[in-house]
Amino acid sequence: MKTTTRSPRTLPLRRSLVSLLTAGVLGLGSLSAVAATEMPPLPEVKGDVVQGNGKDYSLKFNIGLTQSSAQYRGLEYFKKIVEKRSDGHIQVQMFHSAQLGDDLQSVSALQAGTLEMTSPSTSPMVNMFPQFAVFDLPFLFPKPEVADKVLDGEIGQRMLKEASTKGLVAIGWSENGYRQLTNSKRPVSKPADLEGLKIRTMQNPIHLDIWRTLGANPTPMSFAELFTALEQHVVDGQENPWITIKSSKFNEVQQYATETNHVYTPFITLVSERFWNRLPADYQQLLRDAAKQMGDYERHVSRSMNDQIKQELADEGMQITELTPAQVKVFQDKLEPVYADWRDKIGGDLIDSIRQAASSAQ
Ligand code: KDG
Repeated sequence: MKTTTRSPRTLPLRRSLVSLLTAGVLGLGSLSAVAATEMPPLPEVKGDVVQGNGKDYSLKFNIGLTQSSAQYRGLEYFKKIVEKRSDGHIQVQMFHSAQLGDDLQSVSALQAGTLEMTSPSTSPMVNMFPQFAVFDLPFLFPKPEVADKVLDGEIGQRMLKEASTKGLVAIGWSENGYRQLTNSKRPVSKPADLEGLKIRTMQNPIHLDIWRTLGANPTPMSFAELFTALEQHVVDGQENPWITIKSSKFNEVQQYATETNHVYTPFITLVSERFWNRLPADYQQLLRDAAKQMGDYERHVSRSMNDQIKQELADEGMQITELTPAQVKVFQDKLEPVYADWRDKIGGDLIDSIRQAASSAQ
């Protein structure tokens, strides 16, 4: 086990004072921008202008993560592609930090036709689409390329078709990423260290099973409520990718982190069916193309920044525990029963086909 850290606790305070001073100059809106890490530049728009039917369309796209997230960066590229290739006939309004609602509220708004697009995690949606639960199985994807192979392959494309129902049209995948545990109590390097820790999870039965099986005390909660719950010690810990821990400033209320990589979470790109049916076919194809390019670029942003962000969190005082392969195996073995519990509900064939994809990609 290796621990990465630097003198704790003063840094976040001094940094936020500097940010506040700077924000005074730049204006409140750019507060998160001051702290943001250099994002890869937005790629050029590929593809010709699409004819359309001469009508104008306004598209509101709401996400749950902040302006400093890879998800928002992906959305900026989506806007650039759609507005350029529709010659301005489709205008994209971007909303972040659950401004128009959290994942489940956004999905309901799509079904009601009051919102046009969103990209929730698949985890909170397993009640609506049980097949998504396969993505919540621990240590399913040994590396991101395996996730790409599955999501961009037959399984992922079939799931998009299956999820194009109930007032929704599913048009693409992007990356939330590999999840890491953080907490405010103590370093964690083995399941026994989790005893008595209240861990917030997404609203998802497998994630509850995972942390219960490891010996923690899990509680489901919307992402929109998480920072306050950590700050007020309603919960002791949570788990999210490094880039989300940084962009949502969890490191300001969490001292300890463990690099568990215990689950890979995808985002699914959804359109309101009511809005979709109003679009001419070539604009529908434009949204599909843009969603694919957004997903590929967002994966690149998320992966190219992962290690850099982890290092910045350590530099800013977070005590990060990196597990040895033997220590990871202890967590994996302890979680094998979760596979047994969920095999029939999710479907053994789906799990086996993904595990095959994983082993053939080794
Ligand atoms: O809108 C943000 C969500 O997609 C959220 O699910 C992110 O990983 C997440 C979490 O922990 O809730």
